[in-house]
Amino acid sequence: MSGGRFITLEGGEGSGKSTQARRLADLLRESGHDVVLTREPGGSPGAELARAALLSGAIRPYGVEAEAVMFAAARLDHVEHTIRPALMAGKWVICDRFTDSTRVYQGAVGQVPDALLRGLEHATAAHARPDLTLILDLSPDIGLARASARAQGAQADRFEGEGLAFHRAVRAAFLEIAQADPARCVVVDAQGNAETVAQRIRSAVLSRLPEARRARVPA
Ligand code: Z5A
Repeated sequence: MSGGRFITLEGGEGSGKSTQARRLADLLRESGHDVVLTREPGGSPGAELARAALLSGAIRPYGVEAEAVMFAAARLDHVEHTIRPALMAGKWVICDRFTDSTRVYQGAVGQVPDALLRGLEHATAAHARPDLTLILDLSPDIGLARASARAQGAQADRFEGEGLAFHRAVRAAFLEIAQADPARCVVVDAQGNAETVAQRIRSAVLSRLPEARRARVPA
């Protein structure tokens, strides 16, 4: 794959991924890059349909393996219709959650067998490997408080409804991924206000991908 760069943001509930993904997209656009900001599950019309089914909990009764297959089906559509075309066109793609979320939620925490997850990841994302993954690390107590302040009484989704032990296991699993793949992953302290976290992300991106700084020369 040539041209663009692929950056993913990962982390637990309420760690600020969506906020920081938007801010990073703005920063890169200001530097003259063409940017596609997207998310998982979702990010393409077909995958957004799957998102609704997954987050409502409608797939949950079929078991964790069925959920893993559904996340993979959504990813296949997203990669083929949104991510790969953008990268091939030289754009920068910023994605709010990607394959590490499957490894964590379905794998480390959900206990779906590794062989199934590896097969699904190969089938869906072998041609869309992130150049950089920012893992936003935050105590789940703070993340869940942020998320519930935003929810203002709305019903929790399939994953928000899990207890603190679940969210602690999620945090630990993301940190393990970062430790195992330091060439791709950077752990970002997600405490502090959004501006402080954005500065940490800016430093990490410029250090790992110096070409982020370069403004496009007008034709
Ligand atoms: N999932 C999976 O199981 N397998 C997979 O393969 C994939 C996903 C791809 C998607 O949920 C769920 O799908 C996810 C894992 C599972 N579930 N969980 N948990 P989602 O997309 O609906 O939600 P999320 O990804 O967890 O994101 P979130 O709850 O929206 O959190 P966030 O994106 O990390 O944070 P935010 O939206 O930027 O901020 C949350 C609130 O905090 C908001 O009001 C902000 O204004 C506020 N905020 C943000 N930053 C700050 C700072 N720095 N200080 C104070 N307040 C802040």
